[in-house]
Amino acid sequence: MPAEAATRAFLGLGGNIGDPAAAMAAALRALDAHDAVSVAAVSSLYRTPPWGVTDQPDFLNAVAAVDTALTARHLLDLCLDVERGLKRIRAQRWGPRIIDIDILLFGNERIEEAGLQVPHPRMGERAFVLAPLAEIAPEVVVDGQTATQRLGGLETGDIVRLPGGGDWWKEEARG
Ligand code: A4P
Ligand code: MG
Repeated sequence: MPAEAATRAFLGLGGNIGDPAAAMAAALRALDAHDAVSVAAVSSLYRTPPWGVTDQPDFLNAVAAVDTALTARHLLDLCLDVERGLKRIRAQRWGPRIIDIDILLFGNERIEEAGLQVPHPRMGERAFVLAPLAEIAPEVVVDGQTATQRLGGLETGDIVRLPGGGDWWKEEARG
């Protein structure tokens, strides 16, 4: 993929049922396998308390930087396809697995369409997004502040960065 045709996008990944790390790893490998998408950086995995509906298991969350020649809409469609594929396969074989992939940022684009809002609404208030984002892109701007600055204003005491770094999604790292 020619670099000049690519847009740097940030994806938020999360799950809290089944084996979310395996589902997120499979999702990232599927995205990276696409001709027009290249995974450039992946954060560590973070164990995070549930936000919103709190009566549910802890989540695993991560953020990935991808370079893509796709439009934001096509990247979203691809992410939704990947989600559906993982859910369908896992529902048949191993029981329910849940994964969510959100487009957090897509270059500097601001998009307000039916079914696609970028930057992702509420990402600036969510430590489970900002902690992994700040790890791989501390200077990226979210609502007028860097990810690091935004994260500094939030309660992060319950968020645990898991050891092992950013290679957890690669086949060889999982044995
Ligand atoms: N959509 C619009 N904009 C976007 C975008 N930028 N990226 C639409 C992705 N999708 C976007 O539905 C997602 C729909 O939103 C898509 O069909 C797309 O057209 P969904 O993922 O089924 O909805 P959801 O995820 O249940 O709702 P929502 O409001 O997106 O929830 P969030 O914000 O994803 O929150 N706590 C922790 N600790 N960690 C988590 O990851 N996640 C959630 C879900 C709640 N609490 C959490 C976590
Ligand atoms: Mg979502």
